Amino acid sequence: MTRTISVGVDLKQQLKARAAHFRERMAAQGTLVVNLVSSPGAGKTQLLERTAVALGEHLSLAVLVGDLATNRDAERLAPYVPVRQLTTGGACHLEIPLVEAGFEQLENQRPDILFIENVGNLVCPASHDLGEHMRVVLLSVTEGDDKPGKYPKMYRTSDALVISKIDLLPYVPFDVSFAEQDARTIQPDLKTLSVSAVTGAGLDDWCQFLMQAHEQLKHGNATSHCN
Ligand SMILES: Nc1nc2c(ncn2[C@@H]2O[C@H](COP(=O)(O)OP(=O)(O)O)[C@@H](O)[C@H]2O)c(=O)[nH]1
Ligand SMILES: [Mg+2]
Repeated sequence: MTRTISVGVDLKQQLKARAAHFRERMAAQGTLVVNLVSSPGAGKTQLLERTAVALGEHLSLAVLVGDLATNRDAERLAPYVPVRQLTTGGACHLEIPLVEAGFEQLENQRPDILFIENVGNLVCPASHDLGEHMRVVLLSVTEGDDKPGKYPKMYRTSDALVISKIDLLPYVPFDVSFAEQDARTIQPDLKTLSVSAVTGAGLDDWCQFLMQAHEQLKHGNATSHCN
């Protein structure tokens, strides 16, 4: 027998409201919140390591890093940037309560940029607003240039696409312009960048992009989040 119990509360709506409040609070204190999403292993943590070194000279940064289990990514990032690991205990995405709790534990409560490294997954994180100002999806060249069209919600809800591991382009069949076009068919306003966290190629443009987004936030023009 199935029984329906009405709790009289729209939990999804509550989470959305909390995310909106977090976004407003961060904007008011000048913190740009960037949600990094990708499949597992696309290079989110390594890009954050390089970003922390390159951008840390100009802006103060902090990272919340999500995984199903282990503190491994937080341990990798700790030498470069204040970081807290968010462990979901099996859930395939982060949600705003975990982000709020992690943020409270950071030593720097007013960074210029707060990065959230989401759990590696191109499906579930697309549906969860973490209070970010900008969602950035990484696509590594080893994953294939046909992926944007196969994961449309993730691309539709993202503001920028970073094609990662471009040092491997000579070894894999990956057409950068095809991938960019495929992604723009879904999200015409998507900003696209290419990086290698090994050689540092494209890192300057990535850092410029982040600094510009931070400037825009300070002047009240936060990039819209199209979740
Ligand atoms: N060749 C190459 N390997 C990379 C690059 N970025 C990350 N990797 C490697 O890809 C693997 C996954 O990277 P990681 O940062 O852990 O990915 P995440 O799961 O998205 O955080 C690691 O072995 C990295 O060393 C890159 O730009 N070029
Ligand atoms: Mg990682």
